[in-house]
Amino acid sequence: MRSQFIKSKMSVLGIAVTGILLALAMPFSAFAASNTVYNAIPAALPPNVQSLGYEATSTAEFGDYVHLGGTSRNLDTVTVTMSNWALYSDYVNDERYSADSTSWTHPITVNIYSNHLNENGIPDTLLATKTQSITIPWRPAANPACGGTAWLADDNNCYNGKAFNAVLDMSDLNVTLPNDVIVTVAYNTADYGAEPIQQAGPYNSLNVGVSSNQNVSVGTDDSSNEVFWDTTFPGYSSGLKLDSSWASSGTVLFKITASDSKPTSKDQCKNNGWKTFGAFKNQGDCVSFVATKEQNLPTY
Ligand SMILES: [Ca+2]
Repeated sequence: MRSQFIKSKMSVLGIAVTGILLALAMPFSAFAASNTVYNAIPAALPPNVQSLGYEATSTAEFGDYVHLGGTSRNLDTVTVTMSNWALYSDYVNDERYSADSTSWTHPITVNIYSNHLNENGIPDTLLATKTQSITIPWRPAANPACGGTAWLADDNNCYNGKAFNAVLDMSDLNVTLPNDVIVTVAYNTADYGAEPIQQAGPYNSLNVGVSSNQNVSVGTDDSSNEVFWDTTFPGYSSGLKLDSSWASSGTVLFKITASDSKPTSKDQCKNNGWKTFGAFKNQGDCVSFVATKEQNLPTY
């Protein structure tokens, strides 16, 4: 039953996307650069993605348990591919949104937990959290060619939602990630979330993308059949818990970037310490980086 509910809900809310993503070659781990350590988002943003609507599915929080790739672990950004179904024409008389016919904004929260679960199966170690105001493009108006409420995209297909990437800068948190993390997305809708808004709005038409073809180009999804979900939909009880039977939709579309750790003192370069940073060709290279306050970058 649960599985059927999800599948029917997904088919109602989502538009399947097709296409094969090519595995991206990891860039060389240049010391000062941010590296992708997990990537389940489409390489090129499609017109829309299959998605889960928070208001429609009584959702407060939704995410995935994943294993990071590469070796960089200083958290920089989390990008979430989302789908917006809200039209500007429906909010042209709403003073909160009427001033901008291009986009609207909403606070989106990304949480990163360790993989430790309490006795109720709920992640209990929050490693990083960030709430950021995200700019969300309005969904284009319906096109008569689509014969209903959908818009017509450049690929000549009709979609009810529009995909966009929400990028959260989490670098200021100075968090070092473990290899295994549970990453979730949370936001308020009229009736759900940490603080329900108790008023209709475009956030009721805002969804988080899920895969329809399981392409994770960096790192791995622990299970393409499982997600972590806090929903009070009939049959569920609140709390962020493992949920199964998601089959091909059980990979949440997010990407994580991280940097290598940096030496902060010359002593950290000595006794072969320079080798642990993975970016220097020798001890002098490392010492120079510290002595110049990160102006002399690694030379290879
Ligand atoms: Ca999964």
